[in-house]
Amino acid sequence: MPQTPAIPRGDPVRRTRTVERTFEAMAAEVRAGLSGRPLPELPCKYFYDERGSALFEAITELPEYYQTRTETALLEAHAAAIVEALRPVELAELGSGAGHKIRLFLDAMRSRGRLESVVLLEISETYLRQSVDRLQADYPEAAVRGVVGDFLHDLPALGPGGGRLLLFLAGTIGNLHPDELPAFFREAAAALAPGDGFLVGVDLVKSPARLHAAYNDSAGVTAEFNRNILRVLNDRLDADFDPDDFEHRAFYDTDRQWIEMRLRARRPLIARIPAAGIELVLAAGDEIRTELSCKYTRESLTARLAGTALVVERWITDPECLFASVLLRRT
Ligand code: AVJ
Repeated sequence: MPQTPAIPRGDPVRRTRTVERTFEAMAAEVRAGLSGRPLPELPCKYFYDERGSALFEAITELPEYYQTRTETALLEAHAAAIVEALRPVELAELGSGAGHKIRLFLDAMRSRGRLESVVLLEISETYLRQSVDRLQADYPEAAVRGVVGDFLHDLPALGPGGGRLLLFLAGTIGNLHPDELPAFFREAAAALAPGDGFLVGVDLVKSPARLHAAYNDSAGVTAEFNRNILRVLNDRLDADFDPDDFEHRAFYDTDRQWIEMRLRARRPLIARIPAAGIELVLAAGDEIRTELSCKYTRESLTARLAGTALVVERWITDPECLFASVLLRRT
């Protein structure tokens, strides 16, 4: 059979304003975060350089870290039914789309003959380009495009919805502060047309011991992942952190229902980040907050949906109620 010649097309990847100025933007964010009171903090998106992404991959395979395998099983069981119910023609994902999970949806859409387009929103351009190229090769019938951006600011860059199913998997929504959820959900609703779906992976409130173990694994992978954020600052902002000066700490705050990750200085130290104009002075025991991972119940999540034009259509969970795949629908 003759090969169809490749149709030349423009660059399928687009940058948003927020990332066109990454270096300055990063320096400003780091400066603002580290001067935070009472606790200096760093934006958790900076965990994910190549090494950080590999460490996160390793975390997903740890015996203590139930989230990834639980969500995968939920989606393997329910993706086809979700596609059946919504009949989307476009799949959009917040995150790189590199994984097995997006393909469960693409395959279900394809087998219904309704896969027209795919759009990925992802912070790392390198990662995004790989994902776009791979998905385009494997789903040639679809128009695959990417947007380099972050999910807090750049949802409008997805363009208008309509026949869209938007995915936000892996419990990443837990990295937003609960107070940011209503505005985030409103932005997501604006990227959807009435009837469109928004599938969100949510880690659920559960026994503190189970949560503690998931973020304090016995192999020490999470500790390395946590310290990696300092290496990223060293690489990108020319900072002079010695990651070994810091101890990993992760604990569950039962009142606020979130896991907090911190790095604690083992000794008094001064870290310099010339690109951000920072000299960070720490005493032994001082801490930097590096991540929030918020846990929800059906009630606490639903409360954040009030006034957002999104309603819970299906709440899909495992028998132990560890994790939920929440299908929201735009009213
Ligand atoms: C990617 C946000 C889902 O909070 O569990 C894993 C990242 N941090 N171990 C999470 C993470 C520490 C993860 N999410």
